[in-house]
Amino acid sequence: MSGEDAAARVDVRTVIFDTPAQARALMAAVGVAAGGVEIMAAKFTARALYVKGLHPVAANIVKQAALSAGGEAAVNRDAVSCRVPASDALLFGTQKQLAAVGRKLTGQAFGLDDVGRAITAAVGRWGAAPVLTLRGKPYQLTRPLLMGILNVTPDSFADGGRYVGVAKAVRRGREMAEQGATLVDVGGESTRPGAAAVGVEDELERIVPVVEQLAPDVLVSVDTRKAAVAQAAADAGAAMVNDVSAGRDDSSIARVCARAGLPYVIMHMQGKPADMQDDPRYDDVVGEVRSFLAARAAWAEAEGVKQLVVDPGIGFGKTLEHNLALLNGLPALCDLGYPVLVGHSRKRFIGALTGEEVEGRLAGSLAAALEAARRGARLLRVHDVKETAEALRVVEAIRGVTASVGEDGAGGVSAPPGRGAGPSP
Ligand code: HH2
Repeated sequence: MSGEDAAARVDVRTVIFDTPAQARALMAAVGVAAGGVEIMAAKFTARALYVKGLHPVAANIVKQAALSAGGEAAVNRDAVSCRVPASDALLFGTQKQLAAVGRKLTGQAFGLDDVGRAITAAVGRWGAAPVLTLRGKPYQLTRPLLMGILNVTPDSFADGGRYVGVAKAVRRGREMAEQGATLVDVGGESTRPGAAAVGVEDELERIVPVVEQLAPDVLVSVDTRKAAVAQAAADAGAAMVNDVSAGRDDSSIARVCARAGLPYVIMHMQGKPADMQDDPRYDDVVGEVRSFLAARAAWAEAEGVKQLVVDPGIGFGKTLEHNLALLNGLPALCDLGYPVLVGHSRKRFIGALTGEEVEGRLAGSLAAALEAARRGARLLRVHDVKETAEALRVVEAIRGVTASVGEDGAGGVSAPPGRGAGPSP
């Protein structure tokens, strides 16, 4: 069985934290005794693995394996005496130490074989940059690509009605590409809460002329739930298909992507746009979204899709708390092994935190973009391309990131020549 299969059966999640306080909070969730929390907080590393629901004997074996590899495993205080039916475990250690833990556990009983494989798969991906091939060109995603939003709709929540008319839309698409968008995401149907459905003919009429005109010089992604629209966009030169229904509205869309050799974005949504914000509920939003994406990815691959991108669907059947948990939990979605796309831009959760209406959500959107990028997002779907590119450029300069996006360096966010270097403080 592959690491991916094992990851689907057991629950091993990468977590990232900034401070020992966050490590302490996770150890409290595991049920570690207070004294143990203090001892183990000293072994804090920025990235760890959270393993859910181990048999207590397995938890004790995990603890031994971690300690013998030079790492640590925080387990429930009653795991040692087997007085709890199950214990979670928080594994600390370097990548090398945790890889050794994965190897030690593989082949062992009490469900540990699957856990060992899942640990090996997750740790093996830490620091790895997935590759996305767009129109034959591979993009090593060492930093996030920007996907500029171009809604050719009358009713989208942020830009509805602004780019109706082919010439206007094409001008805006080219502008976003110049500003640093590697892809321009053209959408002909709003999926905001309560939006009206759009028929195939209307959607084709809105999208196809724009894709045709942009595609010769800009990489275009098409935001649609319909196979016929995806097919027409592919014929018009689109480089990627972005489907917020993940193939549940029109399952033949995956075969369109497979035949055209296009990457396929699958997004999580609870409910339908008409009712998705009525009363969204989850027991474990990160776990449920991850399981959904794993299942839809397996389906799409069985349909012949060669490249997938996964997306937690910020704002699609989620409360503020769900959106924040998903953004915080992006490392666990990255464990799936596909590039992760985040579409946070100007959405309602930002308004809920800042009190701003749609037009005033730039600062909040930039903060979300930077944090999503830090937590592993590799495509950012944004309205404000110029500003997001500039914010990323500053963060990357501080961190000393010099790697380019495309193999030839194209499509990145390197400094624009001859601007911004004046004598300001
Ligand atoms: N969000 C929207 C539309 N498409 N696609 C992906 N993959 N991820 C998203 O989060 C996402 C998406 C909604 O935003 P927008 O296009 O700006 O508005 P509207 O749906 O009103 O057109």
